[in-house]
Amino acid sequence: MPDNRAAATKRSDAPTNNSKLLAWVEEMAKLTQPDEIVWCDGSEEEKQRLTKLAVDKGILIPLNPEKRPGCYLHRSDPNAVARTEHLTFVCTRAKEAAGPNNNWMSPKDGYDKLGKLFAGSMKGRTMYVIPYLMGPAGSPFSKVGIEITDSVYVVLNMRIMARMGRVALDTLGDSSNDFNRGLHCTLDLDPEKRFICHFPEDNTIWSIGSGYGGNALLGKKCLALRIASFLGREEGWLAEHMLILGAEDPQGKKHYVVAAFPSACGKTNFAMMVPPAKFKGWKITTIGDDISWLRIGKDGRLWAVNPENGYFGVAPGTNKKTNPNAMASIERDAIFTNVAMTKDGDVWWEGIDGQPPAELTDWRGNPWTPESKTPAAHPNSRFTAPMRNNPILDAKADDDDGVPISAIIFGGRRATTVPLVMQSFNWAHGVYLGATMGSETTAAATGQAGVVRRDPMAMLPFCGYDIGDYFGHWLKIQAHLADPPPIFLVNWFRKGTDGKFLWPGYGENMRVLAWVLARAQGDVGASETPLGMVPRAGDLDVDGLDITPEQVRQATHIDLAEWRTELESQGELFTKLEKTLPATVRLEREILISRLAN
Ligand code: OXD
Ligand code: MN
Repeated sequence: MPDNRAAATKRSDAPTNNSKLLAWVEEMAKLTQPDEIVWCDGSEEEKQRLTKLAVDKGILIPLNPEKRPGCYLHRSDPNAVARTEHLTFVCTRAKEAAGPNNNWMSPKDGYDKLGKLFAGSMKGRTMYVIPYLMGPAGSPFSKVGIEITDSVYVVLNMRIMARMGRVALDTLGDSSNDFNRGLHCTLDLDPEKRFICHFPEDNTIWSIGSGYGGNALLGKKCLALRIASFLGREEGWLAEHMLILGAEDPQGKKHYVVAAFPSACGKTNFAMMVPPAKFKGWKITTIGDDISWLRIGKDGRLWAVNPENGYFGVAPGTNKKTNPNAMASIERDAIFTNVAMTKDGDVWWEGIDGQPPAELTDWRGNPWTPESKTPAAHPNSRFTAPMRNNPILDAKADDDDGVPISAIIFGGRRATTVPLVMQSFNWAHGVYLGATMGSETTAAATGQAGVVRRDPMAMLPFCGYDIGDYFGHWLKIQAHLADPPPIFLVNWFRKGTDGKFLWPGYGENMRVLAWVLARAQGDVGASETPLGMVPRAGDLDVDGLDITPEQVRQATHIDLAEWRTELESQGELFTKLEKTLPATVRLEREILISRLAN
Protein backbone atom coordinates (compact mmCIF):
# COMPACT_ATOMS: atom_id res chain seq x y z
CA MET A 1 0.00 0.00 0.00
CA PRO A 2 1.65 3.27 -1.03
CA ASP A 3 1.83 5.70 1.86
CA ASN A 4 1.62 9.08 0.20
CA ARG A 5 1.27 11.14 3.37
CA ALA A 6 4.64 12.67 4.11
CA ALA A 7 5.53 12.72 0.42
CA ALA A 8 2.42 14.68 -0.48
CA THR A 9 3.57 17.55 1.69
CA LYS A 10 5.92 18.34 -1.19
CA ARG A 11 4.32 20.30 -4.03
CA SER A 12 5.73 17.95 -6.66
CA ASP A 13 3.93 14.98 -5.10
CA ALA A 14 0.50 16.59 -4.78
CA PRO A 15 -2.11 14.97 -7.07
CA THR A 16 -2.66 18.16 -9.08
CA ASN A 17 -0.69 20.60 -11.18
CA ASN A 18 -3.15 23.39 -10.55
CA SER A 19 -0.83 26.13 -9.35
CA LYS A 20 -3.63 28.22 -7.82
CA LEU A 21 -4.77 25.30 -5.74
CA LEU A 22 -1.22 24.35 -4.76
CA ALA A 23 -0.40 27.93 -3.78
CA TRP A 24 -3.53 28.20 -1.64
CA VAL A 25 -2.88 24.88 0.13
CA GLU A 26 0.70 26.03 0.83
CA GLU A 27 -0.57 29.33 2.19
CA MET A 28 -3.05 27.58 4.49
CA ALA A 29 -0.35 25.14 5.63
CA LYS A 30 1.91 28.08 6.43
CA LEU A 31 -0.88 29.58 8.49
CA THR A 32 -1.98 26.47 10.37
CA GLN A 33 1.39 24.64 10.51
CA PRO A 34 0.29 21.00 10.39
CA ASP A 35 2.79 18.20 10.95
CA GLU A 36 1.80 16.58 7.69
CA ILE A 37 -0.49 17.11 4.73
CA VAL A 38 -2.64 14.34 3.30
CA TRP A 39 -4.39 14.84 -0.04
CA CYS A 40 -7.56 12.76 -0.06
CA ASP A 41 -8.35 10.74 -3.16
CA GLY A 42 -11.74 9.33 -2.14
CA SER A 43 -10.58 5.74 -2.71
CA GLU A 44 -11.73 2.66 -0.85
CA GLU A 45 -8.17 2.09 0.37
CA GLU A 46 -8.11 5.58 1.86
CA LYS A 47 -11.48 5.00 3.53
CA GLN A 48 -10.17 1.81 5.18
CA ARG A 49 -6.98 3.50 6.32
CA LEU A 50 -8.69 6.57 7.78
CA THR A 51 -11.46 4.53 9.39
CA LYS A 52 -8.85 2.39 11.15
CA LEU A 53 -7.07 5.53 12.29
CA ALA A 54 -10.35 7.00 13.60
CA VAL A 55 -11.14 3.75 15.45
CA ASP A 56 -7.64 3.58 16.96
CA LYS A 57 -8.01 7.15 18.21
CA GLY A 58 -11.50 6.54 19.63
CA ILE A 59 -13.11 8.98 17.18
CA LEU A 60 -15.25 6.21 15.72
CA ILE A 61 -16.68 3.20 17.53
CA PRO A 62 -17.24 0.16 15.29
CA LEU A 63 -20.82 -1.12 15.45
CA ASN A 64 -21.80 -4.78 15.38
CA PRO A 65 -20.62 -5.91 11.92
CA GLU A 66 -23.41 -8.45 11.66
CA LYS A 67 -26.15 -5.98 12.45
CA ARG A 68 -24.64 -2.86 10.88
CA PRO A 69 -21.87 -3.85 8.48
CA GLY A 70 -19.46 -1.01 7.76
CA CYS A 71 -21.18 1.30 10.28
CA TYR A 72 -19.60 3.42 13.01
CA LEU A 73 -20.71 5.61 15.88
CA HIS A 74 -19.20 8.97 16.69
CA ARG A 75 -19.84 10.75 19.99
CA SER A 76 -19.20 14.41 19.62
CA ASP A 77 -18.26 16.92 22.24
CA PRO A 78 -21.56 17.88 23.98
CA ASN A 79 -20.69 21.43 22.94
CA ALA A 80 -20.83 20.66 19.24
CA VAL A 81 -24.14 18.96 18.53
CA ALA A 82 -26.03 21.43 16.32
CA ARG A 83 -25.57 24.41 14.02
CA THR A 84 -24.67 27.60 15.86
CA GLU A 85 -26.46 30.33 13.96
CA HIS A 86 -25.28 33.14 16.25
CA LEU A 87 -21.67 32.26 15.42
CA THR A 88 -22.25 32.07 11.66
CA PHE A 89 -21.25 35.12 9.62
CA VAL A 90 -21.45 36.41 6.08
CA CYS A 91 -18.41 38.62 5.42
CA THR A 92 -19.16 40.92 2.51
CA ARG A 93 -17.41 44.24 1.80
CA ALA A 94 -20.67 46.16 2.27
CA LYS A 95 -22.65 45.32 5.40
CA GLU A 96 -25.94 45.83 3.53
CA ALA A 97 -25.09 42.98 1.12
CA ALA A 98 -25.34 40.44 3.96
CA GLY A 99 -28.72 41.84 5.00
CA PRO A 100 -30.45 41.82 8.38
CA ASN A 101 -30.86 38.03 8.11
CA ASN A 102 -27.12 37.42 8.55
CA ASN A 103 -24.51 38.22 11.18
CA TRP A 104 -21.91 40.34 9.46
CA MET A 105 -18.19 41.01 9.73
CA SER A 106 -16.07 42.83 7.19
CA PRO A 107 -13.81 40.46 5.21
CA LYS A 108 -10.79 42.14 6.78
CA ASP A 109 -12.09 41.63 10.31
CA GLY A 110 -13.13 38.06 9.46
CA TYR A 111 -9.74 37.09 8.04
CA ASP A 112 -7.89 38.91 10.86
CA LYS A 113 -9.95 37.50 13.69
CA LEU A 114 -10.06 33.93 12.40
CA GLY A 115 -6.51 34.17 11.05
CA LYS A 116 -5.28 34.62 14.64
CA LEU A 117 -7.22 31.53 15.73
CA PHE A 118 -6.06 29.48 12.75
CA ALA A 119 -2.39 30.47 13.27
CA GLY A 120 -0.58 27.30 14.32
CA SER A 121 -3.92 25.56 14.92
CA MET A 122 -2.82 22.32 13.21
CA LYS A 123 0.53 21.99 15.00
CA GLY A 124 0.93 18.34 15.92
CA ARG A 125 -1.98 17.46 13.66
CA THR A 126 -2.58 16.24 10.13
CA MET A 127 -4.02 18.55 7.52
CA TYR A 128 -6.37 16.74 5.17
CA VAL A 129 -6.99 18.33 1.79
CA ILE A 130 -10.36 17.18 0.45
CA PRO A 131 -11.16 17.93 -3.19
CA TYR A 132 -14.90 17.50 -3.69
CA LEU A 133 -17.62 18.14 -6.19
CA MET A 134 -21.13 19.35 -5.39
CA GLY A 135 -23.38 18.04 -8.16
CA PRO A 136 -23.08 15.14 -10.59
CA ALA A 137 -19.71 14.51 -12.24
CA GLY A 138 -19.91 15.95 -15.74
CA SER A 139 -22.74 18.37 -15.01
CA PRO A 140 -21.99 21.92 -16.17
CA PHE A 141 -23.72 23.12 -13.00
CA SER A 142 -21.51 21.29 -10.49
CA LYS A 143 -19.17 23.27 -8.26
CA VAL A 144 -15.71 22.28 -7.08
CA GLY A 145 -14.77 22.80 -3.46
CA ILE A 146 -11.57 22.08 -1.59
CA GLU A 147 -11.95 21.58 2.14
CA ILE A 148 -8.88 21.66 4.31
CA THR A 149 -9.57 20.12 7.71
CA ASP A 150 -7.81 18.61 10.70
CA SER A 151 -10.71 16.22 11.34
CA VAL A 152 -10.71 12.65 10.11
CA TYR A 153 -14.44 12.51 11.05
CA VAL A 154 -15.04 15.35 8.58
CA VAL A 155 -13.09 13.53 5.85
CA LEU A 156 -15.11 10.33 6.31
CA ASN A 157 -18.42 12.22 6.34
CA MET A 158 -17.50 14.36 3.33
CA ARG A 159 -16.69 11.14 1.49
CA ILE A 160 -20.35 10.16 1.93
CA MET A 161 -21.95 13.56 1.41
CA ALA A 162 -20.05 14.74 -1.68
CA ARG A 163 -18.30 13.27 -4.72
CA MET A 164 -14.77 13.33 -3.40
CA GLY A 165 -11.22 13.03 -4.69
CA ARG A 166 -10.00 12.57 -8.27
CA VAL A 167 -13.35 13.47 -9.82
CA ALA A 168 -13.14 16.96 -8.32
CA LEU A 169 -9.53 17.57 -9.36
CA ASP A 170 -10.32 16.38 -12.90
CA THR A 171 -13.29 18.75 -13.05
CA LEU A 172 -11.15 21.63 -11.82
CA GLY A 173 -8.34 20.94 -14.27
CA ASP A 174 -4.85 22.37 -14.22
CA SER A 175 -5.50 26.06 -14.54
CA SER A 176 -8.93 27.00 -13.22
CA ASN A 177 -9.19 29.24 -10.18
CA ASP A 178 -12.90 28.48 -9.90
CA PHE A 179 -13.04 26.49 -6.68
CA ASN A 180 -14.39 27.14 -3.22
CA ARG A 181 -11.62 27.57 -0.67
CA GLY A 182 -12.76 26.00 2.59
CA LEU A 183 -10.61 25.97 5.70
CA HIS A 184 -11.80 24.10 8.77
CA CYS A 185 -10.16 23.33 12.09
CA THR A 186 -11.82 21.85 15.16
CA LEU A 187 -9.37 23.60 17.49
CA ASP A 188 -10.43 22.83 21.08
CA LEU A 189 -14.20 23.05 20.34
CA ASP A 190 -14.47 26.04 22.65
CA PRO A 191 -17.65 27.95 21.64
CA GLU A 192 -15.83 31.17 22.58
CA LYS A 193 -13.46 30.50 19.69
CA ARG A 194 -16.08 29.21 17.25
CA PHE A 195 -16.83 31.04 14.03
CA ILE A 196 -18.31 29.93 10.73
CA CYS A 197 -17.43 32.72 8.30
CA HIS A 198 -18.44 32.93 4.65
CA PHE A 199 -16.66 35.24 2.22
CA PRO A 200 -18.94 34.93 -0.82
CA GLU A 201 -17.06 37.58 -2.80
CA ASP A 202 -13.93 35.38 -2.51
CA ASN A 203 -15.74 32.02 -2.77
CA THR A 204 -14.16 31.20 0.59
CA ILE A 205 -15.32 29.61 3.86
CA TRP A 206 -13.42 29.64 7.16
CA SER A 207 -14.90 27.53 9.93
CA ILE A 208 -13.22 27.06 13.28
CA GLY A 209 -14.07 25.54 16.64
CA SER A 210 -16.87 23.13 15.67
CA GLY A 211 -17.01 19.54 14.51
CA TYR A 212 -20.78 19.52 13.91
CA GLY A 213 -21.87 18.53 10.39
CA GLY A 214 -23.66 21.74 9.46
CA ASN A 215 -20.65 23.78 10.58
CA ALA A 216 -17.85 21.46 9.51
CA LEU A 217 -18.91 19.58 6.35
CA LEU A 218 -18.33 22.69 4.29
CA GLY A 219 -19.88 21.39 1.08
CA LYS A 220 -23.33 21.27 2.63
CA LYS A 221 -24.83 24.36 4.28
CA CYS A 222 -21.81 26.61 3.75
CA LEU A 223 -21.11 25.99 0.05
CA ALA A 224 -24.28 24.41 -1.36
CA LEU A 225 -26.58 26.96 0.30
CA ARG A 226 -24.92 30.15 1.62
CA ILE A 227 -22.20 30.58 -1.01
CA ALA A 228 -24.31 28.98 -3.78
CA SER A 229 -27.30 31.25 -3.11
CA PHE A 230 -24.96 34.23 -3.52
CA LEU A 231 -23.52 32.79 -6.76
CA GLY A 232 -27.04 31.91 -7.92
CA ARG A 233 -28.13 35.51 -7.72
CA GLU A 234 -25.14 36.59 -9.83
CA GLU A 235 -25.54 33.75 -12.32
CA GLY A 236 -29.36 33.66 -12.54
CA TRP A 237 -30.26 30.49 -10.64
CA LEU A 238 -31.47 29.46 -7.17
CA ALA A 239 -29.84 27.42 -4.39
CA GLU A 240 -32.62 26.18 -2.11
CA HIS A 241 -33.17 24.24 1.12
CA MET A 242 -35.40 21.81 -0.75
CA LEU A 243 -35.84 18.08 -1.21
CA ILE A 244 -36.48 16.75 -4.72
CA LEU A 245 -38.79 13.77 -5.25
CA GLY A 246 -40.24 11.93 -8.20
CA ALA A 247 -43.87 10.73 -8.23
CA GLU A 248 -45.08 8.28 -10.85
CA ASP A 249 -48.81 7.56 -11.02
CA PRO A 250 -50.27 4.12 -11.80
CA GLN A 251 -50.57 5.14 -15.49
CA GLY A 252 -46.80 5.71 -15.61
CA LYS A 253 -46.97 9.52 -15.74
CA LYS A 254 -44.06 10.95 -13.79
CA HIS A 255 -43.52 14.36 -12.20
CA TYR A 256 -40.84 15.89 -10.03
CA VAL A 257 -41.55 18.19 -7.12
CA VAL A 258 -39.30 20.30 -4.87
CA ALA A 259 -40.26 21.07 -1.27
CA ALA A 260 -38.69 23.46 1.23
CA PHE A 261 -39.08 22.77 4.94
CA PRO A 262 -36.96 24.14 7.81
CA SER A 263 -34.36 21.86 9.41
CA ALA A 264 -35.72 18.77 11.16
CA CYS A 265 -39.26 19.18 9.75
CA GLY A 266 -39.43 15.94 7.78
CA LYS A 267 -37.72 16.64 4.43
CA THR A 268 -35.96 13.27 4.48
CA ASN A 269 -39.24 11.50 5.31
CA PHE A 270 -41.15 13.27 2.53
CA ALA A 271 -38.37 12.63 0.01
CA MET A 272 -38.49 8.89 0.77
CA MET A 273 -42.21 8.54 1.39
CA VAL A 274 -44.00 5.20 1.01
CA PRO A 275 -47.56 5.82 -0.24
CA PRO A 276 -50.39 4.22 1.77
CA ALA A 277 -52.22 1.12 0.48
CA LYS A 278 -54.93 3.32 -1.03
CA PHE A 279 -52.30 4.68 -3.46
CA LYS A 280 -51.22 1.30 -4.77
CA GLY A 281 -49.46 1.67 -8.09
CA TRP A 282 -47.89 5.04 -7.22
CA LYS A 283 -44.10 5.13 -7.05
CA ILE A 284 -42.15 7.75 -5.11
CA THR A 285 -38.43 8.14 -5.83
CA THR A 286 -35.77 10.36 -4.26
CA ILE A 287 -33.43 12.75 -6.03
CA GLY A 288 -32.36 14.60 -2.86
CA ASP A 289 -33.48 15.20 0.72
CA ASP A 290 -32.07 18.61 1.65
CA ILE A 291 -30.69 20.87 -1.07
CA SER A 292 -31.75 21.71 -4.55
CA TRP A 293 -30.04 23.85 -7.20
CA LEU A 294 -32.70 25.20 -9.55
CA ARG A 295 -32.00 26.47 -13.02
CA ILE A 296 -34.08 27.59 -15.97
CA GLY A 297 -33.74 25.04 -18.75
CA LYS A 298 -33.59 25.73 -22.48
CA ASP A 299 -37.24 24.66 -22.56
CA GLY A 300 -38.21 27.44 -20.12
CA ARG A 301 -38.92 24.94 -17.34
CA LEU A 302 -37.35 24.89 -13.91
CA TRP A 303 -34.78 22.08 -13.56
CA ALA A 304 -33.44 20.79 -10.24
CA VAL A 305 -30.13 19.13 -9.36
CA ASN A 306 -29.26 17.65 -5.96
CA PRO A 307 -25.68 18.77 -5.31
CA GLU A 308 -25.19 16.16 -2.57
CA ASN A 309 -24.25 12.49 -2.68
CA GLY A 310 -25.60 11.33 0.67
CA TYR A 311 -28.03 12.04 3.49
CA PHE A 312 -27.24 13.74 6.80
CA GLY A 313 -30.55 12.88 8.42
CA VAL A 314 -32.06 13.37 11.86
CA ALA A 315 -32.18 9.99 13.64
CA PRO A 316 -34.86 10.41 16.38
CA GLY A 317 -38.31 9.52 15.10
CA THR A 318 -36.93 7.50 12.18
CA ASN A 319 -38.31 3.96 12.12
CA LYS A 320 -39.62 1.31 9.74
CA LYS A 321 -43.05 2.92 9.73
CA THR A 322 -42.12 6.63 9.44
CA ASN A 323 -39.33 6.06 6.93
CA PRO A 324 -38.53 2.48 5.88
CA ASN A 325 -36.29 3.73 3.06
CA ALA A 326 -34.13 5.74 5.45
CA MET A 327 -33.91 2.65 7.69
CA ALA A 328 -32.75 0.64 4.66
CA SER A 329 -30.24 3.38 3.78
CA ILE A 330 -28.55 3.06 7.17
CA GLU A 331 -28.27 -0.70 7.26
CA ARG A 332 -24.66 -0.54 6.07
CA ASP A 333 -21.77 1.89 5.52
CA ALA A 334 -23.31 4.68 7.60
CA ILE A 335 -21.81 6.93 10.26
CA PHE A 336 -24.02 7.67 13.26
CA THR A 337 -23.41 10.72 15.40
CA ASN A 338 -24.68 11.08 18.98
CA VAL A 339 -27.16 8.20 18.90
CA ALA A 340 -27.36 5.66 21.74
CA MET A 341 -25.76 2.21 21.52
CA THR A 342 -27.30 -1.12 22.49
CA LYS A 343 -25.44 -3.79 24.44
CA ASP A 344 -24.86 -5.78 21.27
CA GLY A 345 -23.35 -2.86 19.40
CA ASP A 346 -26.36 -1.64 17.46
CA VAL A 347 -27.81 1.88 17.37
CA TRP A 348 -30.86 3.17 19.21
CA TRP A 349 -32.78 6.43 19.43
CA GLU A 350 -36.10 7.74 20.67
CA GLY A 351 -38.79 6.72 18.19
CA ILE A 352 -36.89 3.79 16.59
CA ASP A 353 -38.90 0.54 16.28
CA GLY A 354 -39.67 -1.46 19.41
CA GLN A 355 -39.52 -0.79 23.11
CA PRO A 356 -36.45 0.83 24.70
CA PRO A 357 -34.01 -1.89 25.77
CA ALA A 358 -33.45 -2.30 29.52
CA GLU A 359 -29.91 -0.95 29.18
CA LEU A 360 -28.21 1.33 26.71
CA THR A 361 -25.18 3.54 26.46
CA ASP A 362 -26.43 7.06 25.84
CA TRP A 363 -25.04 9.56 23.35
CA ARG A 364 -22.55 10.84 25.91
CA GLY A 365 -21.25 7.33 26.62
CA ASN A 366 -23.04 6.94 29.97
CA PRO A 367 -25.24 4.01 31.08
CA TRP A 368 -28.92 4.63 30.35
CA THR A 369 -32.15 2.86 31.32
CA PRO A 370 -35.80 3.64 30.46
CA GLU A 371 -36.00 5.34 33.89
CA SER A 372 -33.30 7.85 32.97
CA LYS A 373 -34.45 11.45 32.88
CA THR A 374 -32.52 12.48 29.78
CA PRO A 375 -32.92 11.20 26.21
CA ALA A 376 -30.67 8.31 25.22
CA ALA A 377 -29.93 9.83 21.81
CA HIS A 378 -29.35 13.55 21.37
CA PRO A 379 -32.51 15.12 19.80
CA ASN A 380 -30.31 16.27 16.90
CA SER A 381 -28.44 12.98 16.56
CA ARG A 382 -27.75 12.12 12.95
CA PHE A 383 -26.93 9.47 10.40
CA THR A 384 -24.72 10.02 7.39
CA ALA A 385 -25.60 7.54 4.65
CA PRO A 386 -24.62 7.19 0.99
CA MET A 387 -27.54 8.09 -1.28
CA ARG A 388 -26.85 4.92 -3.24
CA ASN A 389 -28.09 2.92 -0.22
CA ASN A 390 -31.59 4.31 -0.74
CA PRO A 391 -33.80 1.59 -2.30
CA ILE A 392 -35.94 4.25 -4.01
CA LEU A 393 -33.12 6.42 -5.39
CA ASP A 394 -34.39 7.96 -8.63
CA ALA A 395 -32.72 6.76 -11.84
CA LYS A 396 -32.01 10.39 -12.74
CA ALA A 397 -30.23 11.27 -9.48
CA ASP A 398 -26.95 11.63 -11.40
CA ASP A 399 -28.35 13.34 -14.50
CA ASP A 400 -26.27 16.33 -15.56
CA ASP A 401 -29.25 18.60 -16.16
CA GLY A 402 -31.27 17.36 -13.20
CA VAL A 403 -35.03 16.93 -13.47
CA PRO A 404 -37.86 19.25 -14.59
CA ILE A 405 -40.02 20.53 -11.76
CA SER A 406 -43.84 20.43 -11.89
CA ALA A 407 -44.63 21.97 -8.48
CA ILE A 408 -42.97 23.84 -5.62
CA ILE A 409 -44.00 23.22 -2.01
CA PHE A 410 -43.20 25.35 1.03
CA GLY A 411 -43.98 24.02 4.50
CA GLY A 412 -43.41 25.06 8.09
CA ARG A 413 -44.07 23.45 11.45
CA ARG A 414 -47.13 25.26 12.75
CA ALA A 415 -49.45 24.13 15.58
CA THR A 416 -52.13 26.58 14.42
CA THR A 417 -53.32 28.79 11.55
CA VAL A 418 -51.69 27.24 8.46
CA PRO A 419 -53.95 24.70 6.75
CA LEU A 420 -52.86 21.29 5.51
CA VAL A 421 -52.52 22.58 1.95
CA MET A 422 -53.17 25.75 0.01
CA GLN A 423 -52.15 26.77 -3.50
CA SER A 424 -51.03 30.29 -4.31
CA PHE A 425 -52.99 32.33 -6.84
CA ASN A 426 -49.89 32.90 -8.96
CA TRP A 427 -46.06 33.03 -8.83
CA ALA A 428 -45.84 36.36 -6.97
CA HIS A 429 -48.36 35.23 -4.38
CA GLY A 430 -46.41 31.96 -4.07
CA VAL A 431 -43.20 33.93 -3.44
CA TYR A 432 -45.11 35.87 -0.78
CA LEU A 433 -46.33 32.64 0.87
CA GLY A 434 -42.76 31.26 0.94
CA ALA A 435 -41.30 34.58 2.08
CA THR A 436 -43.65 34.88 5.05
CA MET A 437 -43.49 31.25 6.12
CA GLY A 438 -43.28 30.75 9.88
CA SER A 439 -42.03 27.66 11.67
CA GLU A 440 -41.36 26.44 15.19
CA THR A 441 -37.63 26.11 15.87
CA THR A 442 -36.12 22.60 16.26
CA ALA A 443 -33.04 20.96 17.77
CA ALA A 444 -31.11 21.29 14.50
CA ALA A 445 -29.77 24.62 15.72
CA THR A 446 -28.75 25.63 19.23
CA GLY A 447 -31.23 27.82 21.12
CA GLN A 448 -34.75 27.31 22.35
CA ALA A 449 -36.83 24.80 20.37
CA GLY A 450 -40.56 25.26 19.66
CA VAL A 451 -40.58 29.04 19.16
CA VAL A 452 -42.34 30.32 16.03
CA ARG A 453 -40.03 32.39 13.89
CA ARG A 454 -40.32 33.58 10.30
CA ASP A 455 -38.15 31.25 8.22
CA PRO A 456 -38.59 32.55 4.68
CA MET A 457 -38.53 29.65 2.24
CA ALA A 458 -36.74 27.67 5.00
CA MET A 459 -33.66 29.71 4.07
CA LEU A 460 -33.35 32.07 7.04
CA PRO A 461 -30.15 30.39 8.32
CA PHE A 462 -28.83 29.67 4.82
CA CYS A 463 -29.35 32.65 2.54
CA GLY A 464 -25.90 34.11 1.82
CA TYR A 465 -27.14 37.63 1.08
CA ASP A 466 -29.90 40.09 1.94
CA ILE A 467 -33.11 38.09 2.08
CA GLY A 468 -35.19 40.97 0.70
CA ASP A 469 -32.98 40.87 -2.41
CA TYR A 470 -33.43 37.11 -2.44
CA PHE A 471 -37.23 37.54 -2.69
CA GLY A 472 -36.57 39.97 -5.54
CA HIS A 473 -34.43 37.32 -7.25
CA TRP A 474 -37.25 34.78 -6.90
CA LEU A 475 -39.70 37.27 -8.43
CA LYS A 476 -37.36 37.92 -11.38
CA ILE A 477 -37.03 34.21 -12.15
CA GLN A 478 -40.65 34.19 -13.31
CA ALA A 479 -39.85 36.29 -16.38
CA HIS A 480 -37.58 33.49 -17.63
CA LEU A 481 -40.02 30.65 -17.06
CA ALA A 482 -42.26 29.63 -19.96
CA ASP A 483 -44.85 28.21 -17.58
CA PRO A 484 -43.96 28.68 -13.89
CA PRO A 485 -44.67 25.65 -11.71
CA PRO A 486 -47.53 26.22 -9.25
CA ILE A 487 -46.54 27.00 -5.65
CA PHE A 488 -48.14 25.43 -2.57
CA LEU A 489 -47.99 25.95 1.19
CA VAL A 490 -48.43 22.87 3.41
CA ASN A 491 -48.48 22.16 7.13
CA TRP A 492 -48.25 18.59 8.47
CA PHE A 493 -47.97 19.80 12.07
CA ARG A 494 -51.27 21.46 12.99
CA LYS A 495 -52.58 20.43 16.41
CA GLY A 496 -56.09 19.94 17.81
CA THR A 497 -57.34 21.40 21.08
CA ASP A 498 -55.99 18.27 22.80
CA GLY A 499 -52.45 19.27 21.72
CA LYS A 500 -52.15 16.25 19.39
CA PHE A 501 -51.27 16.40 15.72
CA LEU A 502 -54.41 16.44 13.56
CA TRP A 503 -52.84 14.96 10.44
CA PRO A 504 -51.05 11.58 10.54
CA GLY A 505 -48.27 12.79 8.20
CA TYR A 506 -45.50 10.55 6.80
CA GLY A 507 -46.86 8.26 4.03
CA GLU A 508 -50.31 9.85 4.32
CA ASN A 509 -48.80 13.06 2.95
CA MET A 510 -49.18 11.24 -0.39
CA ARG A 511 -52.82 12.36 -0.28
CA VAL A 512 -51.72 15.98 -0.31
CA LEU A 513 -49.07 15.32 -2.95
CA ALA A 514 -51.68 13.68 -5.18
CA TRP A 515 -53.82 16.85 -5.00
CA VAL A 516 -50.77 19.03 -5.68
CA LEU A 517 -49.94 16.97 -8.78
CA ALA A 518 -53.53 16.97 -9.99
CA ARG A 519 -53.56 20.77 -9.65
CA ALA A 520 -50.22 21.05 -11.45
CA GLN A 521 -51.69 19.14 -14.39
CA GLY A 522 -54.99 21.03 -14.37
CA ASP A 523 -56.84 17.80 -13.60
CA VAL A 524 -58.83 19.08 -10.62
CA GLY A 525 -60.55 22.28 -9.54
CA ALA A 526 -60.07 24.17 -6.27
CA SER A 527 -61.99 26.45 -3.93
CA GLU A 528 -60.95 30.04 -3.77
CA THR A 529 -60.49 31.50 -0.26
CA PRO A 530 -59.21 35.01 0.50
CA LEU A 531 -55.79 33.44 1.21
CA GLY A 532 -55.34 30.94 -1.58
CA MET A 533 -56.82 27.97 -3.41
CA VAL A 534 -57.74 24.90 -1.33
CA PRO A 535 -59.13 21.45 -2.19
CA ARG A 536 -62.88 21.41 -2.85
CA ALA A 537 -64.97 19.16 -0.65
CA GLY A 538 -64.19 15.60 -1.68
CA ASP A 539 -61.10 16.43 -3.79
CA LEU A 540 -58.58 15.53 -1.12
CA ASP A 541 -58.63 11.73 -1.04
CA VAL A 542 -59.15 10.78 2.62
CA ASP A 543 -60.56 7.35 1.90
CA GLY A 544 -59.16 4.77 4.32
CA LEU A 545 -57.50 7.39 6.50
CA ASP A 546 -57.53 6.51 10.16
CA ILE A 547 -58.76 9.89 11.45
CA THR A 548 -62.20 11.42 11.88
CA PRO A 549 -63.81 13.76 9.31
CA GLU A 550 -63.72 16.40 12.06
CA GLN A 551 -59.93 16.06 12.32
CA VAL A 552 -59.65 16.45 8.54
CA ARG A 553 -61.88 19.53 8.74
CA GLN A 554 -59.72 21.08 11.46
CA ALA A 555 -56.47 20.25 9.66
CA THR A 556 -57.65 21.89 6.43
CA HIS A 557 -59.60 24.76 7.98
CA ILE A 558 -58.77 28.42 7.33
CA ASP A 559 -59.69 30.57 10.31
CA LEU A 560 -59.77 34.18 9.18
CA ALA A 561 -59.32 35.51 12.73
CA GLU A 562 -56.11 33.44 13.11
CA TRP A 563 -54.92 34.76 9.74
CA ARG A 564 -55.50 38.37 10.80
CA THR A 565 -53.11 37.71 13.71
CA GLU A 566 -50.71 35.96 11.34
CA LEU A 567 -50.64 38.89 8.91
CA GLU A 568 -50.12 41.23 11.84
CA SER A 569 -47.15 39.21 13.09
CA GLN A 570 -45.60 39.17 9.59
CA GLY A 571 -45.29 42.93 10.08
CA GLU A 572 -42.16 42.35 12.21
CA LEU A 573 -40.39 40.70 9.29
CA PHE A 574 -41.50 43.43 6.94
CA THR A 575 -40.12 46.11 9.27
CA LYS A 576 -36.83 44.24 9.60
CA LEU A 577 -36.46 43.96 5.83
CA GLU A 578 -37.78 47.44 5.11
CA LYS A 579 -34.87 48.53 2.92
CA THR A 580 -34.92 45.74 0.37
CA LEU A 581 -38.31 44.07 0.58
CA PRO A 582 -39.70 44.07 -2.98
CA ALA A 583 -42.82 46.20 -3.43
CA THR A 584 -44.58 43.13 -4.89
CA VAL A 585 -44.22 41.20 -1.64
CA ARG A 586 -45.40 44.20 0.38
CA LEU A 587 -48.39 44.62 -1.94
CA GLU A 588 -49.34 40.96 -1.66
CA ARG A 589 -49.63 41.41 2.11
CA GLU A 590 -51.60 44.62 1.77
CA ILE A 591 -54.05 42.96 -0.60
CA LEU A 592 -54.58 40.13 1.89
CA ILE A 593 -55.02 42.53 4.79
CA SER A 594 -57.61 44.55 2.92
CA ARG A 595 -59.38 41.40 1.76
CA LEU A 596 -59.58 40.13 5.34
CA ALA A 597 -60.80 43.51 6.59
CA ASN A 598 -63.94 43.15 4.44
C1 OXD B 1 -29.53 20.02 8.13
C2 OXD B 1 -30.10 21.26 8.66
O1 OXD B 1 -28.66 19.40 8.77
O2 OXD B 1 -30.93 21.85 7.96
O3 OXD B 1 -29.91 19.62 7.01
O4 OXD B 1 -29.73 21.69 9.77
MN1 MN C 1 -31.24 21.01 6.03
